[in-house]
Amino acid sequence: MNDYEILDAHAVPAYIAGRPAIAKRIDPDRITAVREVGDGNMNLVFVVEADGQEGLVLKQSLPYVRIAPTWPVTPDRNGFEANALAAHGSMAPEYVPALYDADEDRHVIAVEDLSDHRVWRGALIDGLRHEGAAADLGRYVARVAFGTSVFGLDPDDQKAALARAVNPELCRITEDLVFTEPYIRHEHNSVLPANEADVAAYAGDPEVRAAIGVAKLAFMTHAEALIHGDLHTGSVLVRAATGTTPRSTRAFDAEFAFYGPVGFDLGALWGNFVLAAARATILGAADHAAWVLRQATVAWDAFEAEFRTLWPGRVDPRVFGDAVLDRFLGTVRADAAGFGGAKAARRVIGFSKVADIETLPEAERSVAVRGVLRSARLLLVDGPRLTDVRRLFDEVGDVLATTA
Ligand code: SR1
Ligand code: MG
Repeated sequence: MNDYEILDAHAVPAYIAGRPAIAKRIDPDRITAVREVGDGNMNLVFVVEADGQEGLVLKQSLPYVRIAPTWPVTPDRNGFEANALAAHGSMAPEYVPALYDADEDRHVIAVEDLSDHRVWRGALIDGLRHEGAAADLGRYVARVAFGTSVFGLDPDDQKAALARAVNPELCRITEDLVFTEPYIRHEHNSVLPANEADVAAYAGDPEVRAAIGVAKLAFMTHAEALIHGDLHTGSVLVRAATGTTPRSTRAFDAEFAFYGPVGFDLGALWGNFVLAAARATILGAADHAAWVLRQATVAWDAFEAEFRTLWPGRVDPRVFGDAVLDRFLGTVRADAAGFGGAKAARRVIGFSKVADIETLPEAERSVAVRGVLRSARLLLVDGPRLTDVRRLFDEVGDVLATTA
């Protein structure tokens, strides 16, 4: 049951007129177009254009999952997104949309219009190379990891920030969809007949089962930083540089944000690079697959470099010495490998599959899924022990090529 009014395109001008924080940016009487463009699983998204003024985007949380309306989810997720956007925007403004307004009653946030960007997943599917995007995201994760953690915040402030970001319903979705359902019989799971044996081998493998349990435990207990929480390639907007317009990379859709392990955001990127590379490999685009997999190392290197740059500014250097830095980075890298495997596997077994794989013809899809599952095993089981990210993803490339 809704206890708030759901927006439609016609209602948007009147809504804006009633919100001073956005009515000062966009005159409701000069609005020329309102388009609902949400293509994610959860929310309504309206792009609002106006004559002679910059547009903006309204995002409204529904009290259920958009693509599964009988599945209730708190619309307060929008508040967690606003909280994360404000924090991330203060540390990494160039890598997130600007937040203009947050309406707790109607569960609407207003953010910067980034219509001149496109969703990275679609760009990767089209074989495009947005050079610099992976490095931007590595720097984004590093700024947030440092700035929201005990390294960047006074301990009292960090605990207060952690308390504000406790996001149980959305975390539960991840605990179920990423870390549990693909490993049990569940109505959310569906695979092609040709992949049934592959899934049984993957999910039944004792080493995989131990590794996914360890990864789930880390996700549920390692409150390191205010992470994005759902940083797959569908949560990233990219714009290539053209003429005088610079390149731009923005992480959006932070409704799953909470205090969790930093490696989860990097792992989300890594797992989705595997999905994009599996597609490219089966379609014979070996160069594109290799480029996509290289982005895992690019993201890691940028993350590490940015984090090391920020390290001298830590609030308490008394016992957080350089040995702690090296150990912390090692933990993040190992976590990212395991999470990357988990994130790749869930997208080919369980709820919320992805276009990289789903738009392939059936024969190619089944081979791509097999390659993803073999790669996921490599990342989950062997990845945490391998310290060389480039070598790890070279091995993923070999697994995908051999499977294809
Ligand atoms: C019910 S939500 C399904 C998925 O959509 C989001 O993008 C998250 O990845 C979540 O697991
Ligand atoms: Mg999302």
